[in-house]
Amino acid sequence: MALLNILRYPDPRLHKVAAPIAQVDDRIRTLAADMLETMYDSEGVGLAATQVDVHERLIVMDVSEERDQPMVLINPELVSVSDEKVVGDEGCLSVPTVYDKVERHARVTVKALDRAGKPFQFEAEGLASVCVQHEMDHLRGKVFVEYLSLLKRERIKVKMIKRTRDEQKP
Ligand code: K1U
Ligand code: ZN
Repeated sequence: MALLNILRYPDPRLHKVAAPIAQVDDRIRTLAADMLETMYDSEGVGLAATQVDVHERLIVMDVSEERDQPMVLINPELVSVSDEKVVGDEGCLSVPTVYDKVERHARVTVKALDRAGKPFQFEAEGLASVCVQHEMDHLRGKVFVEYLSLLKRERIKVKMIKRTRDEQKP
């Protein structure tokens, strides 16, 4: 397994639209395993392939307290969403140290393929619901800061560019 590099906002590659996965094979299973390792190492609850510069429809998640319930979602699709919405604080491994409020559907039903290529469907609420919506946004090239005002977004861009530059200093 390997730790993957997570793209940092405002990298333009975060805005690429991911393509459906035609075949669930060992390449995809290895990518999923590497993404899970990268997500756990970064203490995130989710990660989309877009964030590791792979533009294919693959998400990993683990919203369990014990961090022992990994989920792999290949070609995820929203089947239904609740009319009820919730507003909560979100962060993103591609926008470290930035947290802000985003409105999401309270509950969603998602269908996807698992690592064996077998279809499954589940209902999510709470953190799982927010996380899957956040990750599916990544697959369509959308970063959560795009829900914020232009002013906030510009400030975040400046902060991220400065942070990346400072980290690269010897
Ligand atoms: O996509 C990512 O960058 C991962 C991101 C997903 C996310 C889940 C839920 C709300 C917002 C964003 C994170 O893992 S954010 C960091 C995190 O570890 C966390 C966020 C909310 C609750 C608990 C943990
Ligand atoms: Zn994110």
